[in-house]
Amino acid sequence: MNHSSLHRPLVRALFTVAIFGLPTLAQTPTITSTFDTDNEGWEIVNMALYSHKPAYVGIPTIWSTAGNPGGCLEVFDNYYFTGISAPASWLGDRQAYFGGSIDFDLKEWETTASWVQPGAALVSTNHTLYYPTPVPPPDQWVSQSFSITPGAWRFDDSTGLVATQSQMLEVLSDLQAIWIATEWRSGTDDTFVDNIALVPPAHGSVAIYGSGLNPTGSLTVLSGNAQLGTVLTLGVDNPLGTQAAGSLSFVAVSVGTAPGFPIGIPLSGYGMAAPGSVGELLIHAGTLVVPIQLGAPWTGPGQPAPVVLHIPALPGLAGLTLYAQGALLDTAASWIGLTEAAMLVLGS
Ligand SMILES: [Ca+2]
Ligand SMILES: [Ca+2]
Repeated sequence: MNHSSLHRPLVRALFTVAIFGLPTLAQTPTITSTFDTDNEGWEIVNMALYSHKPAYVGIPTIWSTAGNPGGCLEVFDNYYFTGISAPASWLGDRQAYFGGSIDFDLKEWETTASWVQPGAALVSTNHTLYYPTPVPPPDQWVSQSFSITPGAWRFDDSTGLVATQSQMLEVLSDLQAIWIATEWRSGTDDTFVDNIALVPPAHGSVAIYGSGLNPTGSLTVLSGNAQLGTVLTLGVDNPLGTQAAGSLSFVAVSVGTAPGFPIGIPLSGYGMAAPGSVGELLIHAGTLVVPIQLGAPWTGPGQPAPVVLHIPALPGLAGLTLYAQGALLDTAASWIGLTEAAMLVLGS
């Protein structure tokens, strides 16, 4: 097999002329429940703490007039670890909320403990993300805002490892439940919840993803964000140092991902490990909006080559999600090595 046949599928994909309209733009509104007249479909559930448990049907919450202001939910101590669960209209593919937040106001009667427990959980078919937070002060409305970015969220166990960006995207792309804890006392609970909101990233967000097949650190954000009218600079690197200095760097941008997001398609001959090794195609080659954005020549491992993306200043693009993947072309070896990919949520 010669090099040109090895490279044909990706080269064909990358040179696909992007003559197609943008898809129907996915709107990314702030989703809210203020409980003005009823419980808006929220249910009471027994939250799992130390292992993933699929979402299940709970019992309806009680509607109260003691809100902040107006109506709110009132939740007693129904289960071992009582929480409330969002209605189905909040769920599904919520990738575009990466970089946003889950917000709510909570008032608990006579909290006295000082432990840390999950304040909320995001549940997909196969995994759960937990956000540990301290017990709130008693008898007052406390406004919580849990940023949907890596750092605090734990993966599949509230005391477990910090979730990676890929793990967070996997859960967000298949959101089956949102749980908010209402159990903050070892005795009986009487908890009020109001003003729950799922908030998209105000100024856009960028998340790196991949299965780990393409080297960690092969695609990074050098500067900027996915904000309309600004410049985002991605860095393309071969951390393994297997390709020659001077290799050409480039990035392709698509409106879709490879099937299996955030995992991609193994592609023989496109790995960075060695010529002919397997790489991972992480974006959808059939829906490229930027077939090739050339960057600076790559100078060596640990020195990512900058690739500049100008984010159009078109307000209608706010909330659109795009996917970028980088590559290095070692011309002497006729070898393309693929990087990790980045999900770009465009923000205003
Ligand atoms: Ca209210
Ligand atoms: Ca309790």
